[in-house]
Amino acid sequence: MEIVLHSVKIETVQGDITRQPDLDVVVNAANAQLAPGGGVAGAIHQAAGRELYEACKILAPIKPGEAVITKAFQLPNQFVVHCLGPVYGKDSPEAELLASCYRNSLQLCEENGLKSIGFPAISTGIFGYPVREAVKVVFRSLAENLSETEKIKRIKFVLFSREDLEVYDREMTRYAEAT
Ligand code: AR6
Repeated sequence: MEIVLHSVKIETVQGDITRQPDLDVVVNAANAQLAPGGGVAGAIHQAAGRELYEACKILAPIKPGEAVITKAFQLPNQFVVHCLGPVYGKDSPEAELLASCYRNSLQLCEENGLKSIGFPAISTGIFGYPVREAVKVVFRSLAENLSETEKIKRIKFVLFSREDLEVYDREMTRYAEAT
């Protein structure tokens, strides 16, 4: 599904964040040490190769809500933004920290003149944030930040499961109707 908001095309797809060659930058749902791990982080490090690990080492650790940028090495993109999402029920205030991830990622994109960015559903895997709650934070954050962005033209939400895609599409429909 896709909508346009403040001249930015917003899309949702079911897929793997490491296989999105049409995007300038993809976002990693990282850990504080920016090390490989499970989920998105594991897949991104596996696909990008050892150089990503070396590039990340000097930027770690990061705190919940923060984001840093590296080259993408063997991934089919130019850059990777690494965000640390909140652990649900532990890091608080969780919605603000999750919103910071999206705000800081968009800001890094702008600063580097990048036009297209892909997000996984940050914090909704191992970190336990219910996707139905997280998606509301995501769209609220877009609404707050997109009026100030100039370079970004496309945002793609890459959801691993059919169920998550449906949750995003429902929220995006609601959001489009309300704006
Ligand atoms: N492409 C797109 N989405 C994916 C992929 C993929 N290749 N793999 C998993 N997902 P998670 P978190 C989905 O756990 O909750 C790591 O071990 C997944 O189904 O990757 O922020 C790090 O090292 C879920 O919907 O991120 C951290 O310690 C969503 O992406 C910790 O997990 C996020 O799942 C971060 O946990």
